[in-house]
Amino acid sequence: MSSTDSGRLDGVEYWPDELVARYVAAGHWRDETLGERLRSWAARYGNATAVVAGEQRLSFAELDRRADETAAGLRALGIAPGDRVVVHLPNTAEFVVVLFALLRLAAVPVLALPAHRRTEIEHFAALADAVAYVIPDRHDGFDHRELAAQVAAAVPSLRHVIVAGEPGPFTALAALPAGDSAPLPTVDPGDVAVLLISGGTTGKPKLIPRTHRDYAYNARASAEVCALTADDVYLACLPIAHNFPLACPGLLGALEVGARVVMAPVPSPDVAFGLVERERVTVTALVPPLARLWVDAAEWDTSDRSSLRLLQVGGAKLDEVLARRVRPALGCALQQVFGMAEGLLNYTRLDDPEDLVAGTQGRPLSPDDELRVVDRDGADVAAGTVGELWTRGPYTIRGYYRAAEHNAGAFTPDGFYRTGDLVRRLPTGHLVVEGRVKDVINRGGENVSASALEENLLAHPAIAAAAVVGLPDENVGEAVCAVVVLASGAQAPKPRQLRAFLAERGLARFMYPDRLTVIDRLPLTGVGKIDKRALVQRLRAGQA
Ligand code: J2J
Repeated sequence: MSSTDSGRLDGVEYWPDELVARYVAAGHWRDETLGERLRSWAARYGNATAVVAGEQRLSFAELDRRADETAAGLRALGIAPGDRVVVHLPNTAEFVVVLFALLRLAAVPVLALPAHRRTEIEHFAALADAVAYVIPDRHDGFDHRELAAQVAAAVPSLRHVIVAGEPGPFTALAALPAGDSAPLPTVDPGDVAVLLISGGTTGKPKLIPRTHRDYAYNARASAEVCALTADDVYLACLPIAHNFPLACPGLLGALEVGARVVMAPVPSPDVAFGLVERERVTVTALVPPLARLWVDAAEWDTSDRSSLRLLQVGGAKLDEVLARRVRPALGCALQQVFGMAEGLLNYTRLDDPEDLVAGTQGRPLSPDDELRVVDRDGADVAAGTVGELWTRGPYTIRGYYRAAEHNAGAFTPDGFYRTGDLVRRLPTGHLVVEGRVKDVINRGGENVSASALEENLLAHPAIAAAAVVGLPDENVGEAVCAVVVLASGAQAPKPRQLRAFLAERGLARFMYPDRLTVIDRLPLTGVGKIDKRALVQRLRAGQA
């Protein structure tokens, strides 16, 4: 059995009754499921365009109808309530249709990122005992059908591979059995709607169970903070399976208010700027490395970006100097977002003063988000000092899916999620992210904060991007390795010059990099953050 008698998935920690009552009473949690939300949007916004992908334009009514048809087809294949289905689709209309079809069937999509490959997909499919795997035929020069054949051979629970496009030996999404018109299952708003992938860079990625009502709240409250209305056009640049473009406010928040969502096949400015002009895009979300590309490209690109009103940036720390370039370069407001697929979202507000917008990562979305900033012993630190962020609240999970052992360490007994992020809280409630608990390099007994050194390296005019990692070293235990990308046309600073530069900035001598490596491009994760794990592997293999 995949679900318990109550229709709930096994291996999920739900909120205790008193908090359920509180979140319901506060109006955060409503009697709503995501599948039904689409039905009310279709009733309200009907023929307005909901999704634009390439040449396809789907109205709310069409999306609603296609979700029903696809749900019926998937049911006819044998996909049942509680079944897990790995969805591995890029930013396309099919993603949206399949997502809502599964939600309506009470089947649970596992939302893989396009960049994931065999190791990750097999891990998700096996961990979730997935019964089906939904893929594009080819994407980004990669044949997903070959990968699917390998995954199907390795994961016994997998019964169906469904292909958006040319199916090869598998089932075409466009040719699912017709299905019947029997009523769709009743779905409980407290049940798991989706399994998101954790962005954590240690160990194997975890699956994050988000329920209908907590995720609906996540999207609705985020739309409110961004003041989204039916006049907005949201450009999905980041991979849509990621929490940020999916629900913060992203796809779900935009549709909630009747706004239009435009799918960008890639996030690079050459493609995205064209879409901004053609579709009169008003809002989008980027990770910092992309924000830098956009800001740089805006200096010479002549396309019309006058419709853009808000650029959200999150996923990793945004350099303050870059933050201050956003408005002059792109002509829109910046919003910093410090979020996590596990839940908690912090946003700078549209009416925050410039210094808070440029210099902080925002404050919590919900009045019922509970935050603690603690020291190594779990005691609250003095106001304004750096500590680890712990949180619980109406849209923060209480445990990863099927991960009891890991959960015992990742959550406190009273249900706070230990984020692993080091933050400082200002009197306004805004947070400044100061690094990760584990992002500290132990150099001969001295703690070197990777993020602090990165910030100082970035201040050097010749350095466009920087990542600092520790590598085993006979003399100092862990050596401090700085890997940098040079600004275009710049010469690499000589080690002596760099040390003088850092000394000038008042940095302690033990923070100076032991090794400086210049690289063309830093490795990125599936959503586009700097991938330190891959970087360390490369450095150890002598490839960087
Ligand atoms: C520093 N670190 C940040 C920020 C996330 C919106 C935005 C981002 C994510 C996300 C998300 C950061 N400054 N502004 O889901 O809805 C790091 C933290 C955090 C981890 C979460 C959203 N914004 N981070 O990035 O689950 O370390 O979610 O714990 O992928 O990214 O990663 P992820």
